[in-house]
Amino acid sequence: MFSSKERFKENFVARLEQREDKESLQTVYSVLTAMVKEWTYDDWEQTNQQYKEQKRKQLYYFSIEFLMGRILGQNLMNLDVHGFVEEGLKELGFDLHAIEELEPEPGLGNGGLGRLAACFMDSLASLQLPGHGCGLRYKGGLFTQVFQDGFQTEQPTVWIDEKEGWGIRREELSLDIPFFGSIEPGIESNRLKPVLKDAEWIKAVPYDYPIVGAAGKTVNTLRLWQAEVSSRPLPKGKPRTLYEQETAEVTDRLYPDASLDAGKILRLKQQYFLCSASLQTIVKNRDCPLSDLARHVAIQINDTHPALAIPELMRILMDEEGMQWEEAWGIVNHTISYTNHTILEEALEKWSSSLLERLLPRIYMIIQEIDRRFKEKTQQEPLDEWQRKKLAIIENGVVHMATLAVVGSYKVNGVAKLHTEILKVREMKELNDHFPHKFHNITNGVAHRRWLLKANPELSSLITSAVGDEWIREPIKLHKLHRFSKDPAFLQDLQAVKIAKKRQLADYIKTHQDIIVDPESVFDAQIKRIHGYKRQLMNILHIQMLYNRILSDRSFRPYPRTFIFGGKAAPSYRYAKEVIKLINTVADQVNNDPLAKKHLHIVFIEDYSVSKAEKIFPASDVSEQISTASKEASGTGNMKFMMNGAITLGTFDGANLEIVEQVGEDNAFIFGLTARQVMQFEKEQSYYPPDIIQHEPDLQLVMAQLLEGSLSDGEGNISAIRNQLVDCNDPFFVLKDIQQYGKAHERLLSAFENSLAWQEMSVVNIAQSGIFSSDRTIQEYSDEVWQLGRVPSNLL
Ligand code: NBG
Repeated sequence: MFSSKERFKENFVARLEQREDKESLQTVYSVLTAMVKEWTYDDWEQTNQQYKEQKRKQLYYFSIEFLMGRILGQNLMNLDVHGFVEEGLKELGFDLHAIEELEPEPGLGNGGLGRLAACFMDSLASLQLPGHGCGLRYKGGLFTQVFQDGFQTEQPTVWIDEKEGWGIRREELSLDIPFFGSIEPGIESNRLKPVLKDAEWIKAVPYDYPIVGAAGKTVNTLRLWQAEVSSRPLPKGKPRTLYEQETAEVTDRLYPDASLDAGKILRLKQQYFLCSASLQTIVKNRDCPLSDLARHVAIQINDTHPALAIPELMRILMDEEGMQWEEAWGIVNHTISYTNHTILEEALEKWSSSLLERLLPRIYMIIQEIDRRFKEKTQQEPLDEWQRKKLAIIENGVVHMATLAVVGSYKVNGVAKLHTEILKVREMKELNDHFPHKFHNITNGVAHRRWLLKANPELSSLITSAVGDEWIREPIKLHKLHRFSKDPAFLQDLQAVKIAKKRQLADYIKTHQDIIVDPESVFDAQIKRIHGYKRQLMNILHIQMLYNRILSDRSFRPYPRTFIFGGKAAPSYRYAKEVIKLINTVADQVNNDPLAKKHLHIVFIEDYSVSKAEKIFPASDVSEQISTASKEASGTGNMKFMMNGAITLGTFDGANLEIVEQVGEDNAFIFGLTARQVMQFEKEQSYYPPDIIQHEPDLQLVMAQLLEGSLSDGEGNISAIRNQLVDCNDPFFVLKDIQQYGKAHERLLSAFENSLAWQEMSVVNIAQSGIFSSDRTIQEYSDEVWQLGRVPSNLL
């Protein structure tokens, strides 16, 4: 590693000299990546060595998604060399920023859940805790979103670049994972051992990625498994080409379409592949007697996708290691813990028993036995039929993965206070009654090193110049900024930083989307997956109402605003795709209307990703967090906005509540139904949207435009939206909340006009954001669930 800019330059130039195409930025990228890899690998080896020698408890975080974002810049940052590498390169005539942009972005995740896993990896290493990720090495990440006539189209992405990639193939650790076949009784060393016959085997090859902790020497491992053809014989009658094709599919892409059986099988294959390969390796490489496993290993399952870890660990302990059920169950039940990330019915995984049984016959037997024993346990409890149903793992030919996950884990957490409460009193009430000490809350957090330090160096320097740099290691120290909340000079500097970030984003928008936006206007952003409950629809309908009013009311000339959208719709989610088209249709009209464009601009950033998010959070004034109360488990974008000084415009949902708890209602704009009210309406089924529309002429107009006028696009492109709003009685309460939403916008706009007061709110938000660092979250997991010990870097 280098301690100075000069040494770095020397070494860099010497390496560049050996390359052929010295002038190209791609070569520079390649040389720099190779150097960073080398620096990292020494520390990586030492960290592993240290963990081994000290026999520390290790955490494995199982997740089907890891949305890491670009790695080069983050590693330079965490190695504490970003500053002099940037300067050194500049002196040599290269722009580090442009070099970083060349890195193919690994989009191995969908949204919040996958990005959370990435933030956790960063915090574990930065807190010097022995925690590693286990996931899949999809060939393609999430699709690339391309707009055609305003419609989302999806193009496959390939992120893997074998030459420059950060991963190391660990061929020697490969193993074969079986699927299908049938179970027959067998005997081994005088004990019964179920034998799997005629299985189809898939080879799992691990690729290890270094996770570099901040300013320390801790380098943990993210292990991603890749599916390859096994050398074992194929079951009779299976055509080789079909086998090869099916094997390639296993780690081809994230979340294959599961509407047909083939897709379901593929998802289950992925889940088992991840769990089995990781667990077999963990058990094999443990440095303790098997009976002590729970004291040496913690396994966190990120949502239910890796819930098969529970029966798989049972299988390994019993079938491979000869343990009895009770002892094995005791170990599983003290090793595995589960995080729930959603209460949305459609997102709670359920698999058909017959599919599971066919694909994983032994695993299914074990799930049946877990279910049978659990039913036996609850038999004495005075429960009605409905309550018994809610406790069933297998019910009516369906396996409920969340129930399996709760029963098999020693701790279950929700991801924000409200979400955990809803789990306990409603969604998982029966399970919580049965296991009263299992459920607890750990509110999400975000890696402030990526989302503030890296994404917003200008703001970071301003903070450091005011309160010193302690906040980088201890984000809670951002509190110290309160001293500056009334300091006009600081507030002006803060405003200058925001304007600079807005200019950068405006340039990006001009270059990439050919839209000119005014950096002096309010930047109001809603960036996240497109979903009914997140209510992008309410946002765009409200904009249309503003537009209508600008056209009809000559006295209505509001302060200029730029509405920014970003996010992808699942390819098979028709409603969400219609919302995208609708936003683009309104954008076209408004952006091209000579009168309206003085007041409103709408930009839909195409192909939203981590690196685009890094440009948007720092440049936003307003953070739209407008989900239907009770539906958003936590949200983490809300925290990233807050850290960058944006003010929340939101509902009392998910972690918004805790944000407001931190900043006070005066420093956020909250509106709309509460979770309690929403749940009451749902229970009574007493919400009837026409009652509302009837009394609101502006809403009537916008609904007419939407359903049969200018917005319906003449091509019948809003049928799913129509179905929700009209036929299904607006399940996400868009029309119920939209007027209050409009009022909150008005309050916000008048606040913005007093720029010092606005900056003051902004300071309070930044100062109170430390608690939402994932360092705090990870420390809580470690204290309450994993019990990890820190391995200080001076030992490394
Ligand atoms: C998402 C929730 C978010 C939450 C993230 C991370 C899933 C299944 N859930 O509200 O919708 O912030 O998880 O916990 O992706």
